Amino acid sequence: MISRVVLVFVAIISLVACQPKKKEINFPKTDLTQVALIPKPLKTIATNSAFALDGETAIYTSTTDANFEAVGQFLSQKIKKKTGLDLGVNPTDGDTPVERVVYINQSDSEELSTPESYQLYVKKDSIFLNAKTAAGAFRGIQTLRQLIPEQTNDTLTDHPLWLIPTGKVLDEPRYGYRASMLDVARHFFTVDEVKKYLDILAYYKFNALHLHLSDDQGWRIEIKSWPKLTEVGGASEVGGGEGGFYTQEDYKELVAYAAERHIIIIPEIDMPGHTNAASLSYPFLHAGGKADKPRVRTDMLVGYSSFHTRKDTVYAFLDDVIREIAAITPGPYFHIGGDESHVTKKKDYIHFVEKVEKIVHKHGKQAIGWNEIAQAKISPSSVVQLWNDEPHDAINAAKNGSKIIVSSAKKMYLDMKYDSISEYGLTWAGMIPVDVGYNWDPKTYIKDLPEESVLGIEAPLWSETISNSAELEYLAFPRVIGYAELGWSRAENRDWEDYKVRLAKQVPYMKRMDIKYYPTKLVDWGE
Ligand code: IFG
Repeated sequence: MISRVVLVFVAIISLVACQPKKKEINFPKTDLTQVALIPKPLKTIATNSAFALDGETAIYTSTTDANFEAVGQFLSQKIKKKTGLDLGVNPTDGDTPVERVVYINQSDSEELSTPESYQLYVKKDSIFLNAKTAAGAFRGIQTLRQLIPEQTNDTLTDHPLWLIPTGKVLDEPRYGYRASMLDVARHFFTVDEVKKYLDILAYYKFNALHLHLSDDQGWRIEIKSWPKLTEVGGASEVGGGEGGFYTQEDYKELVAYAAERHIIIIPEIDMPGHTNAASLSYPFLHAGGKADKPRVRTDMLVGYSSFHTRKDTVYAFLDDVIREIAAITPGPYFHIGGDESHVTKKKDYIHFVEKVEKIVHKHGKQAIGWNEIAQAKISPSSVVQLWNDEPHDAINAAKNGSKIIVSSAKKMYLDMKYDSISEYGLTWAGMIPVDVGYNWDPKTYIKDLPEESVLGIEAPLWSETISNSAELEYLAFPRVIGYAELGWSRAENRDWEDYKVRLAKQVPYMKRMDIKYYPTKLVDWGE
């Protein structure tokens, strides 16, 4: 009696033997190190063959962390958008032929030294993406997206192949905080316009978006206990337009959309200055004295408004505002503004900052403020955002343990004109051509600020002169792509001559995303 084992064994052998032998594809030579990756990875090694991406590719994700599956789904959606291919994620049905696999794995390897580190191994029959966290995996799939060529190879088999160059990418960010800011107060931007900006920031590995939700010209976030803030304060904007505001549901939708992209939202209520819209809504908030009497402001002046800093009712009001916003903000930060409080006496300003910082802590958040807050005795847990040319307070705060976000206006303000012919933007901090925005480094630009005190970088986009996506994109692109590299890549790996060639190769992506970028003459866009 021939044993069952032998029978099964013979069956398997004969099955395999009669499979039509997949003929070995003779791939053209590739070079992964020559792909226009932005931000530039820490280390890339080419092995010069190709992973043939086609409909018989499947994505498998780690079973030890369910958040990895969402990363796999995101990758599948983006591959479909770029190639039309429908890749299964963790397919269980036996009838989908799988020739090649993308594995997105959770790994605790010591080599993954930061939460966003990842290792990408591209081989002929498989791609391994290893990361400690889902955020790291998410950063890694942005690199994988950029490795998928724009053109297919149609000569190797009976169907088109997207040939992903084989090799290795070992990568991690220089700074853990890489952000942009959108001023939705001077001009209001819709949920969809903010989502589009988030999509592009995610592609370039940003991990934070700071929303400037209040200013003299507008209050943009619903506060249920103080409804006039949006009824009155949200009803106008620079230039006299209709303004607008986010309901708390809108805001939660933006927070969730950002979270899917492993981006945190940082809400800013700017105070005690830049508060005309709030004081117009509730006059008891107003400082009186030298501060301008609240009225609808559609101009672009700054520095004329202030909250009253000695009334308990003002702090009770702020407790409500901070409580309501903190409750719908999963990220760790609440931005209290603090800039340009020119009509608030210094001792009143310091008193105000120290009280408001405590309210932020009471509601479980770390405070961020523009660098003027460092005049006060702030907690080492508070973060100072350095924007102007007076770094001394920030440097003192750093000595006391605070981390610093570098947002130097002269290098990073996206609302500065590119040059004398660019249409939108201001010029008070000087013009910022694309190369000037790229060719510098925070470590050398801000003397006496130790590298370990730098939390990261943030490129603010103030909206006095813009009011829709096309105008936003004109100012933000391509410069913000350079800040993505400034925040992610090592200084020694950044070189303008190399970068501008990689930047020019972003055109297919920018066209696919309908990004109305400024076609600076400093780059040969090849069109
Ligand atoms: N400075 C003001 C902004 C905005 C900006 C425009 C800061 C921190 C000039 N404050 O930048 O409100 O008006 O470039």
